[in-house]
Amino acid sequence: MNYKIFEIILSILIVCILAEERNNQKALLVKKHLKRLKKVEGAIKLVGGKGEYEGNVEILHSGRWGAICDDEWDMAEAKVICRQLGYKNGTVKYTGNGYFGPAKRQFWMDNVYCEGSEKEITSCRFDDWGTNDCDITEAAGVICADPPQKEEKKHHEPKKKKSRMQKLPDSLELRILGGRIKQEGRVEVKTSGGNWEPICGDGWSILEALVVCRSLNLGYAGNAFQTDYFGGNLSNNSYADIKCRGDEISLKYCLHDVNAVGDCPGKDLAAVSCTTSLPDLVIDHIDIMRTAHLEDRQLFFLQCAMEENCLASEAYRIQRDNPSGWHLETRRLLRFTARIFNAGTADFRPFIPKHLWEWHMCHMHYHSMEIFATFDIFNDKGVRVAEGHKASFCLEDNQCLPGVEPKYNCNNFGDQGISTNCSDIYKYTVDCQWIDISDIKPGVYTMKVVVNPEFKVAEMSYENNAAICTFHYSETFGTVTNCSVQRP
Ligand SMILES: *[C@@H]1O[C@H](CO)[C@@H](O)[C@H](O)[C@H]1NC(C)=O
Ligand SMILES: *[C@@H]1O[C@H](CO)[C@@H](O)[C@H](O)[C@H]1NC(C)=O
Ligand SMILES: *[C@@H]1O[C@H](CO)[C@@H](O)[C@H](O)[C@H]1NC(C)=O
Ligand SMILES: *[C@@H]1O[C@H](CO)[C@@H](O)[C@H](O)[C@H]1NC(C)=O
Ligand SMILES: *[C@@H]1O[C@H](CO)[C@@H](O)[C@H](O)[C@H]1NC(C)=O
Ligand SMILES: [Ca+2]
Repeated sequence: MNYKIFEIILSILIVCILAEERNNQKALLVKKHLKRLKKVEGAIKLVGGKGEYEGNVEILHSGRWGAICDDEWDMAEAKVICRQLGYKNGTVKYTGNGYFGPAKRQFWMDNVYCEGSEKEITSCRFDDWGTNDCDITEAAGVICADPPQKEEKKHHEPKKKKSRMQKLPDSLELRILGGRIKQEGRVEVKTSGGNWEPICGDGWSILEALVVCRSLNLGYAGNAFQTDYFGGNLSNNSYADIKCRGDEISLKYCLHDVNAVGDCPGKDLAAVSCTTSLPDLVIDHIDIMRTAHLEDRQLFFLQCAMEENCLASEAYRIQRDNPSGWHLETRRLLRFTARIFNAGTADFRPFIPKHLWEWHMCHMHYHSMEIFATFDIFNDKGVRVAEGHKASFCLEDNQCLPGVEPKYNCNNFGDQGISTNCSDIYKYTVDCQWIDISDIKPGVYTMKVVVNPEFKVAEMSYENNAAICTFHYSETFGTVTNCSVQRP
């Protein structure tokens, strides 16, 4: 045998072995990292009950335990909690109003809303970590199993009254007052008794504030507050839990909870500040259709994406169950470009202040919004089948209309945002710019892409924040058609 050839083969072998060793090490690191995250972030426990099967729910975030508030807490959330704790089936009850005692810790979660099929409570929709309007009597809890036989059963149903939504009266009159300028203040309505009454702050959001500002001809809602800063005294006639879509021309087209009238546990009042200039993000649905395509990719090349939770949970199961060969398995990705244009009159700025931005090692940039966009696939029954991907990005001006100077740039801890008349573009080539559809069968689905999904940043309109499309998926081919721009 030619000695030269032997030498070449040997050196290739050595390079391969070294590469494999590095990969194994990298894989091990990723695995350790994920395991640590799993054990810490998002862990839950029940406290204050008679046994470990019941109690107020506490959740671990950023290394600290916190309580969950009972606003919008019901059976769906309780089921998710019990499932997460490993209770297969049996009794599940939800409790509110600090049934197992007042909250002992700060509230980490409020307005939690689950579909019921989520594997973890953190997969449900909730206000940002720590954002809440709750007092310590509002601790949410669950009962995940019947108490052991010997114990006497004396659990009551949750005390909180069931909500009953009803339209507000047609004759409703509206004013804002108590502010420093006429564009801000607490919101008051004239009740049937002829008195002006403030509104309870519980459940008050930017959507309701939008309607208030619009109907008073004060433009758009720059902020929705739950506060006593603007004075006013709640009474037992005060409306609570008002719910608007955001595009109503008057508050009288909104709903309110009849059973919550006069019941304001938060003690804060609904207030607004109105403004005439706001951003308005618009999702480019044409670009989604034009660029959507399938790609099969080995997990080996998706390790950064895995660290940023950009794959379905099945990918993590594969990694866990097949430590030696997981990186050779492939995932099928539906990739597409998301182009987001600011058609408003003010810059779109991140919700989280700069010093709290999170550095993302893998992608080497800061994320300034916890959830800036969501990508989902639903089946014909409206059930989400491809795990909702929650994307957080750096926000910047990638492309502007002629005559507009780009201002925001993610590099070097630069200011983030999207200027008026500029677009932030996440090309389909960007890591994580996809939906992991490996676990769905060929068929016809609905694809939904939403920006600013939680209405965390005020916009002129939310009617253009979602692209809703048809996704045709065959064994080997995927097309996205029929996209329309809608409200999320
Ligand atoms: C729990 O689930 C198992 C299997 O799904 C079923 O056989 C059993 O009847 C269930 N038990 C209760 C109490 O629902
Ligand atoms: C609220 O109640 C306090 C104390 O009773 C009173 O001084 C104040 O004037 C009231 N404010 C309004 C706006 O009614
Ligand atoms: C409303 O509150 C007043 C005093 O705060 C009380 O006298 C009255 O009975 C209450 N009305 C109802 C219907 O609870
Ligand atoms: C944005 O573009 C629109 C339409 O081209 C134009 O009317 C408006 O003045 C522009 N605004 C800014 C701030 O450039
Ligand atoms: C197109 O989308 C609309 C709603 O956005 C839907 O009702 C309709 O069925 C879709 N058409 C096709 C051919 O998928
Ligand atoms: Ca918008």
